[in-house]
Amino acid sequence: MEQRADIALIGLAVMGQNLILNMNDHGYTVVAYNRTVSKVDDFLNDQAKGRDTILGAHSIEEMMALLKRPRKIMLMVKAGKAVDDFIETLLPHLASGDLIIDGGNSHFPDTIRRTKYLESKGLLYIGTGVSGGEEGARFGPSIMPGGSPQAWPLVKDIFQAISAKTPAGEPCCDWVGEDGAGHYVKMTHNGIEYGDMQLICEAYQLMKEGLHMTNEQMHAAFTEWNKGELDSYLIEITRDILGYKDEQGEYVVDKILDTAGQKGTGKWTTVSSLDLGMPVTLIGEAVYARCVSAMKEERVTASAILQGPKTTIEGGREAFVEDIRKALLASKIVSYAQGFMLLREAAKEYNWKLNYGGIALMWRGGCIIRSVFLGKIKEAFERQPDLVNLLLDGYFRDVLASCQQSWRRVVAQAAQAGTPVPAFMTALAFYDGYRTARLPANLLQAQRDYFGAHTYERVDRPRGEFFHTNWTGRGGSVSAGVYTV
Ligand code: 2AM
Repeated sequence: MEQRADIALIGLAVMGQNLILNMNDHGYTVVAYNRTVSKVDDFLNDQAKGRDTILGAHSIEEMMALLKRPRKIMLMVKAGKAVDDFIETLLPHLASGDLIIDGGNSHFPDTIRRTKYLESKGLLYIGTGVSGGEEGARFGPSIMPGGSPQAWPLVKDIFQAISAKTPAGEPCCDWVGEDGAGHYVKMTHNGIEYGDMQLICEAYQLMKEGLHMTNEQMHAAFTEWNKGELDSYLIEITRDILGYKDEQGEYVVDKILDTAGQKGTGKWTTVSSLDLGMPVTLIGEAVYARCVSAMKEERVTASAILQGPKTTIEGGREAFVEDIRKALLASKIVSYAQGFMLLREAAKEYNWKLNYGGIALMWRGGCIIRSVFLGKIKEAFERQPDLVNLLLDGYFRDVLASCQQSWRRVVAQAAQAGTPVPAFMTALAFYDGYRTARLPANLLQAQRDYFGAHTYERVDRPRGEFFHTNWTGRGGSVSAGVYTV
């Protein structure tokens, strides 16, 4: 059999099929394979019909025989055991320098482990984020590859050809970093996506419940928002959702039960932020907000028992909608700043050299969080590659300053009216915490020292010197460094 395929793709669910078609559109010969082999012929006879450079394999042996060397095999299978199973199945057939790529939503520690495992066998591994859903996979996803650095030149052309492009024509795909870096960045992308969605939902709640706006009016507001700084895929689809009616001429959004689902990437981001000690509070609130929404029955019960205020939102509708827009923009800046703080800490922990401007560029197109805003983040990191925090960039600092009165009004009015806006609130609390030179942690340290002799550092002494006070006169002057109470 002739070795003529550029790449193999295993896993013919819709993402896999669409990636194959996308690669084929860009001139690559692809061999398709699937655990349930009948799906290979289904695909060849249906979506891939008439394309003689999409080949089908009915066994691993047949797939291998069709591949050019070094062989590149991409897995688009369910995250978890399916990936490990396929790796084991492929191993006996692979030769030194061959490459396995996992394009699923794998958890980054798995990708770290798998990269080490395959490299120990003289093979190459890539774990890559692919974002943009079915449409993205077909016509241009954001692709975030990490793994064995030697593998990047083998797939760079294919990946950059099939990826989304920015308005300036740059590919939304570049090398992210070693082992699990690609999947980590994809995970963070998904966390930020949770945050963006929650912020939009809070804006919707304020418009709907606070300002009593109709779907039509909200549709119009989102249409306007999408023309400015908030221009993004999520604002755009929200606009369309708010205007969408069913066959009965009724709004579909009003018929949808208010309980959110989740697949876990937001949770992973939050767990990782806790592991790394990074205050990624907005994504955390977004995850918890979904959990609160899922407690539907309890909420219905509680709504008849727990009292709220009688106040409603004050001020003119038009002015308050503009306040909400600014609150959303400011909160979004905080959320992305927190996301990049997390990436920076993860890079330290896992020894990745991340290019933050490059990551913003990868998210600029193709993926769910794509937006004009990400172009501004890329510019900030271009101006200052070692920027400590996005909030400190001149552009974002000024936007925050110009939004903050509106932001504070929205949070204050929401609190007065009893409308839950946890993401707006946590963003503002973080902003105020981050810009406060002296926080009350002096008292906290005193408390810890009081009950646990945990010691403290002093404002009038160099960092790294620890002191203990015998607060009660009973505990002695021995600190917890010596014994634990
Ligand atoms: P299937 O068609 O044989 O079910 C998305 O579910 C893709 O992952 C499908 O191609 C599916 O193959 C594959 N998949 C799911 N679980 C799998 C497993 N345990 N082993 C191999 N492939 C699996």
